[in-house]
Amino acid sequence: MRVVKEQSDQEKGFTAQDFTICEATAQMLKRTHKDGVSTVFERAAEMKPCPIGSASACCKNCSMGPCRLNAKDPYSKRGVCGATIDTIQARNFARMVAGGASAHADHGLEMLDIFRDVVNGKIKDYQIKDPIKLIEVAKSIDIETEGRSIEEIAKDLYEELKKTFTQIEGEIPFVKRVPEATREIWRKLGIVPRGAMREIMETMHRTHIGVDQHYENIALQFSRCALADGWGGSMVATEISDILYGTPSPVLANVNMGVLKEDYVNIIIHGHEPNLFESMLASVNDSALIEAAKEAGAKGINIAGMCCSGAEILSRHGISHAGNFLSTEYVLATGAVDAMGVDVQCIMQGLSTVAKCYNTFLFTTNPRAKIEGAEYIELDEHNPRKCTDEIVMRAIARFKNRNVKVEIPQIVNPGIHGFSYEYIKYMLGGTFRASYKPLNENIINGKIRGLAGVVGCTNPRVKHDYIHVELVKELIKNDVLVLQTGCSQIALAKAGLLVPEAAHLAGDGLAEVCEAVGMPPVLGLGSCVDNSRILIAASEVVKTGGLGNSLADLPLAGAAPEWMSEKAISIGQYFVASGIYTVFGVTFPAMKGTKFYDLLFGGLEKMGLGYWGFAEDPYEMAKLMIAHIDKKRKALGIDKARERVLFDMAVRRELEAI
Ligand code: SF4
Ligand code: MSK
Repeated sequence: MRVVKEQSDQEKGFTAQDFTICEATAQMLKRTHKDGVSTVFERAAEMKPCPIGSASACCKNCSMGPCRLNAKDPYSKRGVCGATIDTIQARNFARMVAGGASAHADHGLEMLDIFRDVVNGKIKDYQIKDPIKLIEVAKSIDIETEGRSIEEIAKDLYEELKKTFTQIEGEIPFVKRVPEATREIWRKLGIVPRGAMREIMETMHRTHIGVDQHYENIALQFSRCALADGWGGSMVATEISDILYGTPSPVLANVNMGVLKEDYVNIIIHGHEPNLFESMLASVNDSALIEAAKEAGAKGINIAGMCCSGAEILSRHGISHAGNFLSTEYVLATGAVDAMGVDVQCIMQGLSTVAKCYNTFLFTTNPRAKIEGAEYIELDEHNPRKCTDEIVMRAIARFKNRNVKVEIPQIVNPGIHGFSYEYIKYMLGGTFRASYKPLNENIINGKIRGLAGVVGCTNPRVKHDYIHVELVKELIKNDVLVLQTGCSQIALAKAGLLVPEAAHLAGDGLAEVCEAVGMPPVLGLGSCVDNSRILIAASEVVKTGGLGNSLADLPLAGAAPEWMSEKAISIGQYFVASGIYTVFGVTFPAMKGTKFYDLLFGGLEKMGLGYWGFAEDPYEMAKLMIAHIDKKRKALGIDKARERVLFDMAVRRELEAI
């Protein structure tokens, strides 16, 4: 059954615009529909989600089940082993956290492996590009840097950061960056992560049948596991990537499918680890390969990113980005993509079918992620060009023999990306006085009402990009400065909000700060692992002073309005465990009216952590986040300044003069 209908045929089904506000994706959805090609929106419309599964009211942890509890009356039934709804939900949630944390930890460890081999000279294609960042990261975890060579510091850094993953007892190294008051809460609760491998292993053990059967105890462990992601695996991935490939600073770049060029060989890189893309950049700039492309009749080679590989390279090098997660199948329908290279995470298996239909090469490159029907060319970081040169040559061959009609949606959205934690410091304080002080001052005086991290995936169960865009517009309208990563950042870039001119959509206070600094009201920080940049920035705000002692004191809220992956749950939980109120949309894997739900949505806050929120509607979501920000402002005693800013222009002018 095909479900997308022509617009004139609305009553019989959905139009492409029902699925997405991304015009390019809608255009390509019409094409795949016409061509009879299966894609994600149509599969989602055909596959209704299981209501018991959505409520997390089923368990398949042993073969006495699977057990399905009653989603309408959750305490009316128990599993065969006697497990209650709270145990089942907590275990399911814990396993989602473990899955997400393992993805980020494995990514971080992979980066660390590469770093080690760069330092010991076994990898020659990558170098330490940012030695200043190396020194800063080393200092932040008490490694001696004075009078020592970069190589000596790097070796110590490797040994120390390895503990993030392998340590059995103690605290992971980046816990040193956590504000003292937050760290003390963690210690009191016994949730300071020891090492990611241990936390993930223990989470899996404790959620096995017949082990941990108290939802509160399980919640403490999955908090510890999630913290091993945010302050562990993800943070190592971000910091090592910056050291090796450069710390991002603002760069103007184009986003959307119009970045493809009909008369060029087009290559897309999609996934998460930046190594493949970094080596692809070397290959596409190789004069011999450019010459080969020209001999094949192309004007040159054009490379673009998608998803988080794309977000990393966009931030570091200003390389164009063709779209977020839900656009990855549709970009192939342009017929203009000569090769797509992928590594790990968020790569839909459906890509291989779509690639075949449009005669595009789809190459998997990582031994951890192969796809039936896709060709595998291994990326060995010790000799990465062997893989990336071959992908380019195969793409050139496909260009020469293109036999598919090319249809590229002519939409391109320029925007500024690459706001690292470090750059925000320089931007606000200037090169010689780099500091978060101006940010804190503007929060205290109320020009900036608060901060929001809006991040995460896109999900075909809701209208693609719509909730991201409407939520962020609503937040900035209310003077909330928005920090973004991942697919959410790309949604807002496509909506044209990552430019300083978008300040006119912001409230008066935020607009004024944006205009003074020349920054957009929405700051793009990079990929999913770069949510760690939000944690570091928030910690710096606490350390700078005037806004409380712990992360939980800050007028700050997080959101993943269109989340879909286990990684998103792990991210959400590490935000919450760090003290940050976090709102998710689409659906939530816990049922209202259960003790476990109450723990997530309130009980954790009473322990000194953050708490979860849920709303499907973007305006409702914004309301929840703003209410939380105002609650924190009140607790800090800075709500009065804000009232004056809002209601008394004369006083506001006075405040500005201070
Ligand atoms: Fe059912 Fe218990 Fe087995 Fe889960 S662990 S499937 S609730 S018997
Ligand atoms: S890619 S985890 S869909 S943000 Fe990082 Fe996007 Fe979510 Fe994947």
